[in-house]
Amino acid sequence: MAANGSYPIDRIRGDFPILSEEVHGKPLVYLDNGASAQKPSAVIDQISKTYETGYANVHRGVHYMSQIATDAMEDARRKAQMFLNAADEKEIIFVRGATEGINLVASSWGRANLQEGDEIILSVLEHHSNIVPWQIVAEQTGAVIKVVPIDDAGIFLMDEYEKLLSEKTKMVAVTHVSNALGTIVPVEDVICLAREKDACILLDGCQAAPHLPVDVQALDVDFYVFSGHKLYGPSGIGVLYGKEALLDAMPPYEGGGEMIDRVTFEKTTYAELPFKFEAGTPHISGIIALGSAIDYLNGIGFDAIAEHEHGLLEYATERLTEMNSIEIVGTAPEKAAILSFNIQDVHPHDVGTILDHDGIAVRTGHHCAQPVMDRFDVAATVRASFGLYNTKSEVDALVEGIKRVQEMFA
Ligand code: 7TS
Repeated sequence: MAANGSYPIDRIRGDFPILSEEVHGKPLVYLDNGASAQKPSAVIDQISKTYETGYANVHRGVHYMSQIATDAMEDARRKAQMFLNAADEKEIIFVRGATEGINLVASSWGRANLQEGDEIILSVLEHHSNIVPWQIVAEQTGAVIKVVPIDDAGIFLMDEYEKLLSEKTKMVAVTHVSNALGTIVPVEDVICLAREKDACILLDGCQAAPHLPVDVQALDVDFYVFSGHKLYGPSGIGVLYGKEALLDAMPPYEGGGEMIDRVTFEKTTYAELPFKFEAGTPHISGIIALGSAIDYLNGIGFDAIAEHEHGLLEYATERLTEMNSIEIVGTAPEKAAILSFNIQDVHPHDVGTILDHDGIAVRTGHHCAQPVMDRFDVAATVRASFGLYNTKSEVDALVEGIKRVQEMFA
């Protein structure tokens, strides 16, 4: 149980059917939420309900079913708008996930705004999804990438960031929370300093949106992305938030149906926001069910979720710190829901395989954050990542599993 005794953990666990599954004859202990979270019945049922009672293609038909599906999709857009506290629903672009959101900005904003010698600032903490799209656009435009280092605890070095900022900085694209270490980046300060140089700011909110309240207006951030599947929603759907004026000025990312105003072979004009960036038939059922995931999170409340997960992270950190021969990778004081570690002389993949035999799902590898691994001079880590349904007894199961690994390799 959480430190917060009133947290309705039993009811919450009951909302997730998969949590009563067994793996290798043991109860599933799902600690891979950073990769993808499990889905509550509210989300699963909404997917069936859409196909059973309210499905057709959207924004095209005058017929009843098309209207129902379109209304449900646009309702989900308003939910996403409220979730991020965006000023207008036009600023919510549905994308396949954070990866597509970042590629959209790098490609569309980047090609329109970057020139030779312009600088893009990233940090060592970035997931590959927030590195490679910028490398591609840097190659196309002649822009240069600068990287903010981290210290031995995994803390984003604000002083070094300040030194990198200059009149040449056109984009600062950093993660809100590190997927490999859990470090929460002080994004308010990052944004404040970038503003002084008139640089644009993109935050990768993949690992933040499921754990912390996000307010894009209070942050005054230009672009914010997250993936639905890490937010207890479906895979294949995510959100790109962008300030209206910026999105308006950006050229389309993909061309096709839905995103046009009028097409002739001589000239095509584009649809208004948000449709300009939503070419083709969208992931209709996924968008609607993402709305249900947002409702579900709001029903529990971020204060309660954050307190519960913080309690788990503290407890797990304490328990692993007490153990012999465990190195925790990433010890920043401000962390969210992620505990990366290594067991001395045991390969992380062996740890993951043995834990799996106990029904414990953790991630092992470089977590698509190889620069972080390089910084700590490790090839990989074991990563336990917590969600709103995890419990202290699951942390205990992890600790017992680690002890078994140590016994086997002793
Ligand atoms: N950014 C961050 C910070 C992430 O953690 C991830 C996925 C992505 C971007 C890409 O998200 P996608 O939904 O578009 O794939 N992170 C992980 C992870 O940590 N383990 O598996 C996927």
